[in-house]
Amino acid sequence: MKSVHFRRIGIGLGLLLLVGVAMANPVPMQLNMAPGVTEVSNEVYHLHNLILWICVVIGVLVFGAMGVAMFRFRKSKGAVAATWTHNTTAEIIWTVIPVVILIAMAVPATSTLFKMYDTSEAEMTVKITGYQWMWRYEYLGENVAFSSRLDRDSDRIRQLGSGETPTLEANPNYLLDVDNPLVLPTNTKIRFVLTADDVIHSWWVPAFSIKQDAIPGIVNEAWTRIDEPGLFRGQCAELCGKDHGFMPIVVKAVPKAEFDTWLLAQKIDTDTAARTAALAAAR
Ligand SMILES: [Cu+2]
Repeated sequence: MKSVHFRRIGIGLGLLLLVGVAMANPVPMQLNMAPGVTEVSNEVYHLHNLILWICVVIGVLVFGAMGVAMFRFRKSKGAVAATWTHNTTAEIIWTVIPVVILIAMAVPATSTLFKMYDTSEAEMTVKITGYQWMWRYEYLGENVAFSSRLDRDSDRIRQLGSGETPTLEANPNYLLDVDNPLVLPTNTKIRFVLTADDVIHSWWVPAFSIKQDAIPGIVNEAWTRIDEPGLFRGQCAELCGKDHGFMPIVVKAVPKAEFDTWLLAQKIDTDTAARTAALAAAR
């Protein structure tokens, strides 16, 4: 009986682990963070787990001690309160231990933080601008730029009085899709420069561990190196007005060669559009 139980727990844990590895995007009933698809996001994930467990241990010890004290030394058992008020040894101990714990947490956290801010030696730069209520992506130096906003189906359904009700079967990505996803190459250090045109927005993609404010008049930086191809979703994470909840982010990560082909196609598109506009203007 016991072994069946343990086997079940083992299978459960194994499945959880598998889900953790495969899970780049949030899933229903998810409890923990996802490890994401970049070196930094993995570090953030492990840091989060480490600190969570440190907090759990502290919580169990502190509340455990309180519980024991309250239960064993209760008045009905005839406990008499001690009358001393100072104990230098105890004070040194309860100062030194938290300091040591804080330093032990600060060292790995600071090293990850430094890594997150190190945008040096980036191989390409994408400028991200937040608008009420969409994103604009500009591949700096490539003459390729486009806006990215909520897909038309979601936008139609969400309107008051549209008469349509989204279902998980018919609209699995309701309010999560965009018309033009941000296409990025994998295994490439990509620098993002972020700003906004109207109010403060925040570009948040959990799979990359990036949540960076986009502020009018200010340029913020972030970077990523995506390990695997895939579709990664995010949201605006700064309350930016009535449609704040309707400016999702979709990043499509593709292998480098595929990205180069895509970028070339976009350039040709841009060139053709520019030439057509110039011809029309000349007429
Ligand atoms: Cu926003």
